[in-house]
Amino acid sequence: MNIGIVCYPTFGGSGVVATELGKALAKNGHRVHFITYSQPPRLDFFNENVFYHEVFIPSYPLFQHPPYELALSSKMVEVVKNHNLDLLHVHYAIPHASAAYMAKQILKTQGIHIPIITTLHGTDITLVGKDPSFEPVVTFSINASDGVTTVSESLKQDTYDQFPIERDIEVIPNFIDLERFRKQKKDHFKTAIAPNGEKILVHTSNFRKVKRIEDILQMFAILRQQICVKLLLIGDGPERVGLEKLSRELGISADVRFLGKLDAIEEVLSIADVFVMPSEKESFGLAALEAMACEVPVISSDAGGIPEVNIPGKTGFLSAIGDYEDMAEKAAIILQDDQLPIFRANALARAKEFDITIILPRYEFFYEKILKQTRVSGYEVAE
Ligand code: GMT
Repeated sequence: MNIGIVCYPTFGGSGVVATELGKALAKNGHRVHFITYSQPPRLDFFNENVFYHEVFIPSYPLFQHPPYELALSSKMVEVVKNHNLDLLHVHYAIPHASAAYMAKQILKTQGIHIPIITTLHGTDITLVGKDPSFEPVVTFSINASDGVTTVSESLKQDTYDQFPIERDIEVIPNFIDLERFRKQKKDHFKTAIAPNGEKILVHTSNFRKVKRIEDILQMFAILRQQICVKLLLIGDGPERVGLEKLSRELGISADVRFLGKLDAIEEVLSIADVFVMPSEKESFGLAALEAMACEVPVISSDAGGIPEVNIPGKTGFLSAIGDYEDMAEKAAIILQDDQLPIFRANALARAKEFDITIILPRYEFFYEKILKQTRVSGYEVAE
């Protein structure tokens, strides 16, 4: 198949899922065309089946807000036409699903019919999408897509609960490349971070409010009174300055390191003992799955789709959102010497259920199904 993938070129979340999916599809012989405003971080290699098309947004003094969505639709039209795409798969509804709808309508006037598949990832539904500034467009573009997937059962339910959606939604969970995400021997790094054998807690995110990283600091302050621990925070974002301040106020800054954005997350996960994800909303929790693949148990909130990944008492524990005292208590259980190896093994076993080789065929099957349906219906679905 000739597949167009539209996504944000981000270090985590939907951008990573879209990029890894495209790479796996290309490895399986499909020709994959990425359309986005800059090169996705994990697309830094040559593969004869991978193509990258940058969306150029011209500036003009009149534009206080350059119309990215229009430039994106135009680029989709160009790529679909010039590269004979079979379908467009857009990740994150805003503004990708509505931009794809516009491209589809333009192409229709030229006798070209392109099916649109939209994958909803999380905050496009649970946070940003339901804001009245976007809701009508998000609702319309979900209903007008030829196929829609969500990354968890929880996100599917949220979509039905929060939007007037009348169509089927397929759940295809996120996946992991176990060849990349595996525990590596990084003893020198471990010794540098934890010279006295301290246990290491890790968190990665884009440091937005919804991640509730302040709960990690509060939990760490409690845990630190019982166990020798270090905390590594990977990523960057709007909350970072405030969090650095909080760690100084809590008197824990000597044991907390803000590592900034890192590409080789698996190297840090390789020395971790517990991964912490106290999010207020989380449709799936890909970062937790990456940790589990590196044999790191997870202390998390019970938000959204996290319970579909992290199994309490086996791969880690779930706590109520904001209950950092409970998180500290549960982390102490995992960190016991006789418990940690059991949790580690369970985490890896669970991660294997999300192996990309298991999930990729589900996308391929879904693509085939939508292509067949749109052929049969004469493209009436999104008219
Ligand atoms: O919030 C993020 O980390 C980014 C966001 C996105 O859509 O880019 O992530 C969402 O998609 C990920 C990939 O499907 C999921 O693993 C995350 O759980 C989800 N984040 C939220 O729902 C807050």
